Amino acid sequence: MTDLTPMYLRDYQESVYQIPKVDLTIELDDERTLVRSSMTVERNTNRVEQDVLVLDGHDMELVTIHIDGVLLSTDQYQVSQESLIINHCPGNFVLTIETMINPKANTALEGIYKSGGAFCSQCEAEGFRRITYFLDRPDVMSIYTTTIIADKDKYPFLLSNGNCIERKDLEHGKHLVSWHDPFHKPCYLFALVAGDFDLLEDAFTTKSGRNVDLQLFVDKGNLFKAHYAMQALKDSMAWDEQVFDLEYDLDIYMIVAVDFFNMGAMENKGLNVFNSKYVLADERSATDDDFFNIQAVIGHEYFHNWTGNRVTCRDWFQLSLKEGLTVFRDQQFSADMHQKDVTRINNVRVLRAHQFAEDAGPMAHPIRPEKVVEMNNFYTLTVYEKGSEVIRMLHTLLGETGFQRGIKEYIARHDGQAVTCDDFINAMADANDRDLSQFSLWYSQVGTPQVHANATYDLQSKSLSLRLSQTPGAGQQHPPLLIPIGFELLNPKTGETMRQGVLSLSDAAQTFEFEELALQPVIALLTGFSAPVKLDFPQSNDDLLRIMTSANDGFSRWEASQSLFRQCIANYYKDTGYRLPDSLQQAFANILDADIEPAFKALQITLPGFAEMTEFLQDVEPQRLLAALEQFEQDLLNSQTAKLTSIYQQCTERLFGDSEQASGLRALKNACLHYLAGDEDFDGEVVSQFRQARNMTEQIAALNAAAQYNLPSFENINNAFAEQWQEDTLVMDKWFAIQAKVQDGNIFERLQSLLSHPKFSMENPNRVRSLVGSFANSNPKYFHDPSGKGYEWLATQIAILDKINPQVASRLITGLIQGQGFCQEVQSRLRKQLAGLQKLENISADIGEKISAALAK
Ligand code: B3K
Ligand code: ZN
Repeated sequence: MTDLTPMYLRDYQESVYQIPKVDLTIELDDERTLVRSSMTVERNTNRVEQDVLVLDGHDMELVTIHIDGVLLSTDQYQVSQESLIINHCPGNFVLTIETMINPKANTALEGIYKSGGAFCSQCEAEGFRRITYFLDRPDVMSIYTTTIIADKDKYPFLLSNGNCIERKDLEHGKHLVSWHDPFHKPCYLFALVAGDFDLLEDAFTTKSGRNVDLQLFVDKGNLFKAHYAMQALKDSMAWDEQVFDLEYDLDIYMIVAVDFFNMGAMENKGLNVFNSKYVLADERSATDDDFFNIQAVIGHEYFHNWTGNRVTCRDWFQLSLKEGLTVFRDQQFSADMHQKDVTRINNVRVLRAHQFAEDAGPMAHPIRPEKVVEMNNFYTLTVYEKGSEVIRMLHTLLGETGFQRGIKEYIARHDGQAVTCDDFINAMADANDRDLSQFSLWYSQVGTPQVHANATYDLQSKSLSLRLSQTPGAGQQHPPLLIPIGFELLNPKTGETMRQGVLSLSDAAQTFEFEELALQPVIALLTGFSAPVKLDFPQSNDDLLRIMTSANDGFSRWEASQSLFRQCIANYYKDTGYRLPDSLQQAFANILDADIEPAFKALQITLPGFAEMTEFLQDVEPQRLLAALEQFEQDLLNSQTAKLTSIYQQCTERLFGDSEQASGLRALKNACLHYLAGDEDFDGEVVSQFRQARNMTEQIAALNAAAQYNLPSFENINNAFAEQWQEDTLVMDKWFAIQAKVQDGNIFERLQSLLSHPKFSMENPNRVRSLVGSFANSNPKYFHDPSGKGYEWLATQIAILDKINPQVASRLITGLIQGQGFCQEVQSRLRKQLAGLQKLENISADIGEKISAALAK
């Protein structure tokens, strides 16, 4: 039976032992890598009674243990699956442990493993224990010196954290390189890379005038795709100096791109390891979204150097301390580098479509979880994205200056320490002389709160009274939260802004009065999406139209159009005979005609998707919702074919270069294409867009549209695409993702044959996410096939994958566990698959934890 015993935040205890210094010598070999770790161990002076040292360790062979140079005999320690227990330890000693590991057999991609020909490592959260026995917890911080030995021809580059202090050749064609990291760090930030790469070099001068060497390592032949990432790194460094007054601290910053990686990237001190997807890009092979994401992830990992590395987490329950804050920082960075409104709207779309569902599902947890079975299951949208929203609210409440004052205080107090979310809040509070105790409830509440609003205007007194109330989400109970509610009052006739600001809702219900308003204003509420809540504020179409055209706040303008669409889709859903009302046709036409930024217009005409609508409705019947979405889209197309076509053509004519402007035009063009391809007559245009495309944004959009509507040209251009890009790993990931989305009754045969495609491998997480993930997340029609075949197919793949890479398997299970928005039939079909998985032998704790949570509900 899988051990599903949880750890609780309330049980946290300081470590009895610390390891201030570690010297590692790692002799790399595919199957027999020898790791010698020599640690200075110190017992806490107030814990003299405690002479047993328990080290974490997983999946390795213990060779020898020495204490102060004396070999231990086997009766002096015990080794189990997960630990090494040494009895009768002295207070201070040098502990030397030799272990043997097998990187080649490591398909979980945690610890040291092989990606293609290179060795690389991933230690967060608990991967270091797969390298050597250690106190694998973030509040044990050490100074590392790392010596790597490997074959010189095969592995000319041997990298680790910090500065290089020695290099020399050894006999038998081997060489040795040593690194020393002068900063204390937890072992989760340790990294090692060995391989043969192409290297892009650059430099950055910090504001205090120090030179930092920048090195970007990529697979041979990919150097031409590394320039954008390098620029993004320099932009991140400059931005963090300008906005947060934070400067880089080592003399070298290295990034290595690898193809086998469980997530996006990892902020190891001085040596980031990246999924190649977030490094490599050139215009022909990468989309505008890829470029955006590369810059955001490069920024994110760089920003961790201060928020994560210099100040780190005391324990993993505090993960949002570094992740929520760093996501907020990367979102601000992206907003400054691109269009603010567009960036913000995209943040909100992710949150509402996916985090809200997580917060209502069986694995719902506060941004600071209180109970964890498998830590890797808690790198979630809640910890990251909702965590970032919590930081954003703080930013809203304190203002930019107050927020920066708080950050300065936080870093001054805690540099070099492993701390808690409370430490962060206290620093923010003290620096601003504010009581943030009510605010800090956001760290422990679960579920998406609802805010209800009700406004009455009194003509006599010319006053508006706005009543706001809050209710906890997901059937939870907690005292009222402090919720900042942005607002804008608009003149209904002229659209001018009469008032704007932020209200602090702190009671269960509160009334806010506005005096001296000559007219009854139109109210835009929750401007900028000022809090991660669901707003219940019914507004007339006229009000929404007013907001849509006149609000200062871009989020509100977009949200007004989304509200209109959501309402209309709900009507289609409830009544299959419902048809597009004239008012909506007109609203849609107005958006198309409006003189606004193309990127913004693209967002405004993009309809709420299946996931967003599932959040908005109850007991959803998937096929019925899909039919409603399809019919609505079709009716919009029929009503505005001419306008959509003409915008599509204008965009094409105005498109040139790779500027921000051009990317907006491409977004708009492809948003139009999405509608237009719904008419088979457009097939010819789709083919010409595909053939004439000079960049991936246009090419993939054409292929995607053809797959989406299964157009006559699909098979043809699909094959052409695969042929053109067969040698490009990242583009082939895109191709696999499209195969899983084809709207064709033969999808299951197609999926099955793709599993044995020569380029498919269950061991490569990007490939798996492209095929299996894309089917489960982006092909709702067949995933939710009434036969249950879609669920069964996913469950089958998860069972296979769980044996290879539990972390990736566990990410893919979301579609099976988050059924709460759907009708009973769907839920019981999902449960059937989960029950089947649960019965399998030796499932991982990763999927075990999620399955039992889902079945317990
Ligand atoms: N800190 C890493 C995530 C590690 C995930 C481990 N399962 C990347 C990031 O958030 O920057
Ligand atoms: Zn992060």
